[in-house]
Amino acid sequence: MGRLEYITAGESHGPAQVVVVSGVPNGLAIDIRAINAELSRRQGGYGRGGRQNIEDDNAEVLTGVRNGHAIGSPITMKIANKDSRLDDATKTPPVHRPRPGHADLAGSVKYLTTDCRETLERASARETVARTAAGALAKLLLREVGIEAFAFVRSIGTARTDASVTESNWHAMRSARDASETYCPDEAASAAQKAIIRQAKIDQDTVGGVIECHVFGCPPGLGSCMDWRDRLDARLAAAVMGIQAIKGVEIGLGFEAASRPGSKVHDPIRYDESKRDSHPAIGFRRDTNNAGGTEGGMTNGEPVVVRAAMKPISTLLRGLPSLDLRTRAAETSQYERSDVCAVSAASVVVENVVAFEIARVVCDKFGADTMVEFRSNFQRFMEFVRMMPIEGQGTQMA
Ligand code: EPS
Repeated sequence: MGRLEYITAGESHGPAQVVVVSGVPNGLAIDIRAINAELSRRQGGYGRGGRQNIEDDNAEVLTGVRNGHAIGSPITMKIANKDSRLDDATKTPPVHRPRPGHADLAGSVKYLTTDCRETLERASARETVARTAAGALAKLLLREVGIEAFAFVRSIGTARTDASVTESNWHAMRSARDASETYCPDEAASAAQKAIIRQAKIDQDTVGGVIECHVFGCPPGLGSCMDWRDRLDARLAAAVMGIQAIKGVEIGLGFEAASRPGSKVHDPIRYDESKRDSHPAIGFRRDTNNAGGTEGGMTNGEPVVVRAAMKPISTLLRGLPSLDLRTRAAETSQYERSDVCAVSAASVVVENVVAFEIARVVCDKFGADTMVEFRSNFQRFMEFVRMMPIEGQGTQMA
C-alpha cells in the first residue's frame, strides 16, 4: 500500500482536467454524487465570469474503481472541459501583454517565449477542479472515521463576518453558508460582500478575501514532529498556498500570536472524563483553540483551523500597466475572460485540499490495503489512548 497522493494534469482550454489519486484502500465506496456536488459548489459563488455558464463539471472515473468501490489501484478522474479549444489559434490567440500578478511574465521568461499562453493555460485556476475532485474523494475516506471539513468565506474586500465557528454550531453555519451566494454564513456580511463585488465589476476591477476552514473529528497524534516534511501544519500550509492566488496561510491565531505573550497564546490543558468516549480528543480538552488544533506538527484533538488570504484576481477588464513582450514597449495588460471575484469558489478548493492533507496523515497512521483494516486500525488506536498508561509501552517510571 502506497502513501495517499495525487497528481493533476490538464490545461484550462484543453480537452480535460485529470487527477490520479493513489493509496486509497480497497473497499472504499466511491460516492460519485458527493464528488460531483463539490465540483458544482466550486463552479458557483457570486462574481464568477462567463466560463461557468459553459462548463458543467462532472467527474468520470476511469481507473481504480470496480462496482462502485476502490480496488486499491490508482484512481483516475477526468473532468471534461466543454470550452476546449487549445489548438485553435483563432479561439485561443497568443497573449503578448503579461498581466501583473499572473504567471504570464515569469512563465514566459522561464519557457523562453513571448506567448504567455504557453504557461497561462496550466497556471489557470481551472486546474483546481481536479484538486477539488481529489479532496472530495479523500472526504469519503474521512467520513468513515467521523472527520469532516468545513470552509467558508470570512471576508471579501473589507466586508467581513466576525461569526465564530464551534463544534456545536458548525452544521447550522454550513447550512447558512450554502444559502449564501458568497459562501459566507452571515447574511449581512454576505450582502455587503456582494455589493463590493458588484462595485468592482462596475470599476472593471477585481477583489480578494479571506477563507477559513475548520476540520472536526481529528484525534490527537495525526501528523508528526519527527520529520519536518510530515508536520501536518507544514503540509496544510503548502497545500493551501499551492492554490492559485493564495498569498497567506495561518493556522489558529497565526500572525496574531507573534504579538501576544505566551500566557495569552497557549491553550491550557485539562481532562474531562465525561468526554473520554464521546469526543475525538478522548478527554484531553482545551477551552481555547489558539493553536488551531495543531501542536508540534500534530493534531491535538481540537478542531484544525486554517485561514487563507486570496489576492484579487490579476485579470482586470481595465488592464494594468505592462508591456508587449515582443517589443518591450509599454502597453496595458491583455484582458482574457475571467472572474471579478473567485474567493467563494476558492473556499471550496481550500476545504477539499485541507481534507486531502488530513486524509493523508490519517492514512499515514492508520492506512491499510483494505477498509476493514483501516477502520479497525483507527478504532484500536482510540482504544489504546483510552487505556493509557499502557504497561510496556514507552518508559513508565511510576
Ligand atoms: C482563469 C480564467 C478564467 C476562469 C478560470 C480561471 O477562465 P476563462 O479564461 O476560460 O474564462 O474562469 O477558472 C475556471 C475556468 C474554473 O473553472 O475555475 C485563470 O486565468 O486563472
